[in-house]
Amino acid sequence: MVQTPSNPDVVVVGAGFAGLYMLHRLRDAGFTAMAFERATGVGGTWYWNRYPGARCDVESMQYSYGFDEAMQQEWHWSERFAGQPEILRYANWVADRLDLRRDIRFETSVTSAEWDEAACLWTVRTDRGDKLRVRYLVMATGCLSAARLPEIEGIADFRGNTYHTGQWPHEPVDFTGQRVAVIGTGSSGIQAIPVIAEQAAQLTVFQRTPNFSIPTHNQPMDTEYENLWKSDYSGRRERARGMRTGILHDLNDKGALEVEEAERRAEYERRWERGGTAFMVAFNDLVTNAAANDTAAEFVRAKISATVRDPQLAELLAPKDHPIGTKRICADSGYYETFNRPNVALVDLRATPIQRIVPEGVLLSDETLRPVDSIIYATGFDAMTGALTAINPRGVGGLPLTEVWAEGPKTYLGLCTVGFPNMFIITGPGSPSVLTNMIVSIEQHVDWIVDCMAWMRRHGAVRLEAEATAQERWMEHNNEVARRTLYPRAGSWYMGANVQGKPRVFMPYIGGVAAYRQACDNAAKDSYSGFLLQMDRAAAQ
Ligand code: N01
Repeated sequence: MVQTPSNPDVVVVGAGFAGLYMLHRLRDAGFTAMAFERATGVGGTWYWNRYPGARCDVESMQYSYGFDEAMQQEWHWSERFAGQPEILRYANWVADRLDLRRDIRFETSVTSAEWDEAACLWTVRTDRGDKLRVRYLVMATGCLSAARLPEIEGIADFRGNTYHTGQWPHEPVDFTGQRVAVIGTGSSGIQAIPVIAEQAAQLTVFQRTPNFSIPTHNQPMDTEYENLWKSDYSGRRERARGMRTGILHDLNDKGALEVEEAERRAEYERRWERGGTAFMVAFNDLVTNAAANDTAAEFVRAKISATVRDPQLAELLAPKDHPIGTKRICADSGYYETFNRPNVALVDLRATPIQRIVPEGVLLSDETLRPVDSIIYATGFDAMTGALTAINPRGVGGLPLTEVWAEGPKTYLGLCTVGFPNMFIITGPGSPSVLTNMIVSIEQHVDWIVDCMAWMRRHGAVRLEAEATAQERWMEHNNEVARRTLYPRAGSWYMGANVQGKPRVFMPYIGGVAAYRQACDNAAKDSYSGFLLQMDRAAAQ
């Protein structure tokens, strides 16, 4: 067995899907690497988000690695949309099969990283007292990994049990007979609520903003469908890489207003019945044209009012403050139907905000108390930047990332940021990341980064840093493509709007996976144009 050296070439932070593939590619390319992972196991987001009902909204046949034909042929998914336990099993299977654990230190958090300009090395420290000096630092920290509790007074005063969907306990939680509160109605809340409602004696949902949700109509994997995929898996993966979202959907190339009302309705109906987020590609202009978007939003609102028996409740659940899809669209299993249950109640926080949490439960602004035994915070994450700024690496001149990104994250290609040489971010802000099938984006980033490191090794380059002008141009391009869409109209976590004081900038790149890949490949082909390189001929191998 090869021992990982104490000062490997690369430190990888995180052992989710990004960190695992990174380790594999680095090893194949002849680099030594060590990954640090704060959890006890691999899987990243699928390790932490164990809440009841957690499920991927990208179809299983697509939400998996595509780099190894034998692996993708061998693995069998049991459902059309895989649940969290199965995805976590898959991550563990991959880690074992590729023998990755020997290069991962679990239950170890990276606490600091400092760039040493003279030596062209990163000094990385962990909470277990490790100190490593490495050439490359790879942040595989995930886009939705810094769970956040809301700014509500009195959270610590609560006498019952408190949970966060993004930090769910490993042991089963039984809500039988309990009065349960769920605060938050994003993807996590919307998935958890129907499952918890079946167990709890009384479930109270505290909703600040209603969200659009499409049913998944999840079902056991259809063997014919699986075989169809597997008959040309690599071809399908390749086609997916050419799609805007990295997902092979049946895109409609017509605009919503180009067709008659009856055809439009039929198209929405067909997709609603089929289930899943492909609803958003029913027409080609749903995220760019407000009038087109409104037809889709109206269709979903009508579905909500047809499903929820109490018209007042249906009205409260119908989103009206943002175009559909501009907050991440949710995918559910019986969400709206859950509000027909006698043991489920909705509190509209727009009308009556939470005053504070008290030992007995939730106290509203009108002094009514909602007594509960458990509170579940489904309140999301400090998305895209939170895990990076928590480590807060210090780059050239000791400048901390939090200072450099004080007005919002700035990157070149979402991969690197000025002032932080030899530091790569996997699916960082400024890359398509969360707008796509994450695994497709992860594979593309990892391949690009490892190819870049191998190129540097071949050419004797010891330092690579994004150029300020290239970064500026990339950020301008990012903003420009975002402005052409409806996305900036929503107060979403894409915009940093869910964290008080976080700058409002649209963080992911919305130009699409294919255009983005082209931009990355062009830079690489052009000897890493847009990057400053420092050569040390003696180091060339
Ligand atoms: O978090 P969110 P999430 N008082 O930020 C509310 C991915 N994911 O964990 O909208 C009361 O979306 C907040 O209200 P508002 C997916 O990308 C994927 O649900 O800010 N409420 C909102 O309703 C997803 O988008 C999958 O007004 C407060 C909720 O909490 C992302 O993770 C499954 C509040 C937070 O929603 C994050 O989803 C799960 C307060 N003080 C997650 N603060 C799938 O693959 C916040 N809220 C299906």
